[in-house]
Amino acid sequence: MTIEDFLRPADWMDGAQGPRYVQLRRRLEDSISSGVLTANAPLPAEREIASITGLSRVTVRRAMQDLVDKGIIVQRQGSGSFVSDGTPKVEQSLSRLTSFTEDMAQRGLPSTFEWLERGLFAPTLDEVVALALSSGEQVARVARLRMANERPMAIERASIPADILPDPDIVTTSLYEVLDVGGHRPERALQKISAINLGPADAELLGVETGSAGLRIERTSYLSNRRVVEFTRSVYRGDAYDFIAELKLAK
Ligand code: 16G
Repeated sequence: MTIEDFLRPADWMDGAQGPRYVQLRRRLEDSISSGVLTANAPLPAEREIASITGLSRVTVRRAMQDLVDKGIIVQRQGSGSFVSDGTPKVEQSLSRLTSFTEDMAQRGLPSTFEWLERGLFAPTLDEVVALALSSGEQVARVARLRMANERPMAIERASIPADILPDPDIVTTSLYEVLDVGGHRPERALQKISAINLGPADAELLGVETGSAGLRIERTSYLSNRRVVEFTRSVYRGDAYDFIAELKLAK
């Protein structure tokens, strides 16, 4: 059955069954649970749903907004609404210095990771500069595919001076927790965010199509004595993150 047929109002709309937007929301939820719409399937446009159901666009919008808020559908600018594939949508504050594990825990999402690289290495020039290493110093690399709710969210490649993290193997859950225990919790960080189109290797790790939108984030974190503790280059799924910055009037 097509979604258009499934939405025909005679089969489900009932004046005695409560607000119409709630009825429409339930019908749309049923279309997903019954398999009429599957993960990533496009929903008909708002205008089309209004014309099939005879409901006003305001009512349709309200039902759709509820589903967006519940994470059941996702809206992509310019291309419409789609059934979510279960990847959580995360809003991250740009003013608080938190770890991935903390960010996810705060939303009730279990976080896990897969190792991409770990160990002590001779630093690259970028690492020497970013971490202000002296000659001969090694760098600890902790590169991971980060997941929330078992969905890949980001690829994170952290470099830490080897004297701060002499044994990268002790990172079993949170890097910041390990740094904290050693008295090296970052206190301040600078972050640079740029928009990218994901190349084939990153796209495959993140489970999206090559060329999908992504965010490249470079974070340099400092200890209270201003020493650089972490230089992390990450690639985030563009559809999984909203970064929120609070702005204040300059006085
Ligand atoms: C965040 C940081 C990353 C840090 C990681 C530690 C960004 C862009 N990146 O994801 O720099 O290394 O948290 O997370 O926010 P963990 O303590 O859970 O390992």
